[in-house]
Amino acid sequence: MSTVLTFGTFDVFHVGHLRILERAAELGDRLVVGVSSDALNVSKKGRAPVFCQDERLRLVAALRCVDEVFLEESLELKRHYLQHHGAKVLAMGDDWKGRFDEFNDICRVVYFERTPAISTTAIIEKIRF
Ligand code: C2G
Repeated sequence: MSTVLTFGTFDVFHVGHLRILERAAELGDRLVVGVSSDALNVSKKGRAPVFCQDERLRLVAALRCVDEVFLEESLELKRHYLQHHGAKVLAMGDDWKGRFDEFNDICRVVYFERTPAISTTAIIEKIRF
């Protein structure tokens, strides 16, 4: 059983989120997703997410391509999360390209191209105006 791990906030879930999860799942037998906590999101992006962490965890967990979810509480705990889940692969969008190469010693690190022209921020702007 090879486990793939990915991380993200997945706020205002959209097709760009779905596509990266589907592509990540294809790299192994099992996909585990670390969903950023509300507090981590505030520290990363300077604002609270639209949907709270319990709702985002439930939405991601309900997807067919996702086997397990957990709360990502700190960016500094990546190595611990990878080891704890026995991940063979870490998959991330290429907005994080190069940022996680240090984990190549314990797993394969893969960066996928982001889906163009869609983002949580753009959706919020579109609804607001
Ligand atoms: N994504 C994508 N295409 C988009 C938007 C997002 O492929 N149009 C990908 C991102 O590259 C990321 C994942 O979807 O891999 C989740 O995106 P976010 O929710 O924005 O995640 P982020 O807040 O960047 O959290 O520890 C790492 C972080 O927790 C990642």
